[in-house]
Amino acid sequence: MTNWLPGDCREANERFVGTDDAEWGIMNPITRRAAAALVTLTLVGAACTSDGGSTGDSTPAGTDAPGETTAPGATTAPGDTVEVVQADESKLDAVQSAGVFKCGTRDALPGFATLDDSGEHIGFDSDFCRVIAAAVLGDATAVDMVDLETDARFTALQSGEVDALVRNTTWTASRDGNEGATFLQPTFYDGQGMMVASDSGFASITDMDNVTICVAQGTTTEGNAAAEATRLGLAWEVRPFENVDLIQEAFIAGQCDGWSSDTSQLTGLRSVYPDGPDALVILPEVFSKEPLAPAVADGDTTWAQAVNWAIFATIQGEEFGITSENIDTFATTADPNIQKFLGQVVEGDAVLDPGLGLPTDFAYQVIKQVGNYAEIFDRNLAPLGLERGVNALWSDGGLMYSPPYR
Ligand SMILES: N[C@@H](CCC(=O)N[C@@H](CS)C(=O)NCC(=O)O)C(=O)O
Repeated sequence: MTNWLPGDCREANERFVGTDDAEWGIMNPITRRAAAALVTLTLVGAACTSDGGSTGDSTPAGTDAPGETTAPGATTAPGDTVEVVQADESKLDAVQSAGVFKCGTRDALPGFATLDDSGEHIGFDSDFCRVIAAAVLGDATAVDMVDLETDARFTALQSGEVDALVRNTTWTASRDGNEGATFLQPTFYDGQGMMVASDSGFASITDMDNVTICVAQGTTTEGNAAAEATRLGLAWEVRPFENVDLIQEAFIAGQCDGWSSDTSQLTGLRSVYPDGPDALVILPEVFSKEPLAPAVADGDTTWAQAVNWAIFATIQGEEFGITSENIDTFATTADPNIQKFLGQVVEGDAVLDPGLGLPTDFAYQVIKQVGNYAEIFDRNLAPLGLERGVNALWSDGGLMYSPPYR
């Protein structure tokens, strides 16, 4: 047995599981049942607003967040406070029983989520869908990629059509509060920018007055553009379109002076522009904060924690220098922190089970099958010319930081 001396800095709730497995000490998933709990939820119009704010639309009957049930006989309207019962089965159990993870994503976001020639989803968001499947199911391919239009994201999450959303979605207070969504560790810290034709003569957004700015509807982009125009005292007509294809069509037809979105999106879209990337230029200003984060439906802490730790595994893996290529060389590591992280036997007879309901080798599966954060970034975003910037590890001066796995 492991002997811990008084004064060891081991958390009191750390739990180790004895195993006979010599090396990786892999344990079966622990099924965790969330206790039935009464939760009070204020329902505000959950429709597709730019920032999750109220549109005056009411939540359709029967569209409570998964795992939540409106008190019998209740009818809800925006602003009503209703009592909901959290179901005793977590989405974690449901996904593990189904053997497949339904990931809300997209097929038209270069760098983040597109289809390759064989119809496979590729991209940064697509890979984070696989990260979650690898952690929860031990199989990165056990994902059902569900393509969602921008303004269908939150309703798909609320209705249970998807188990989680990994779709270049900005975490904001209004979305946290109004959309029945719980946002998790951001995978990419972004900011909104402006793209214009190279021959437009605009060198800064401050040059742009009495112009039309085209944006995707149901995004944070819409509200940010209006706010920026007000802040700068400029007259911008902000024109929303249902999807990027329609924005591009309008831009090519000369109906848009500017095309505004998250800078990463603009970089990806510029790279596949029909007239070539040089026909477009991204102006220097970044005028919002867009932390792009996975989200799950409110009311299921067990599932939220499982998804969050799947994401953290990619960041911690990079910090440890563990890649999909070299991970098996760590089978003989003497570093107890890495042994715990990879679900190995620590000090001869135990593996760490932090009680997250994930297999104890989940981090191993994530990195082996999909890669660490740097590998996922380099595979999908570096080719577009995006640099790590604030998305570097904290130890390199960036914002990517995983809580310790112990
Ligand atoms: N991060 C922003 C914007 C995300 C977003 O959906 N951007 C548009 C801008 S190009 C988009 O992805 N549209 C793609 C589509 O679904 O066609 C948000 O969460 O609202």
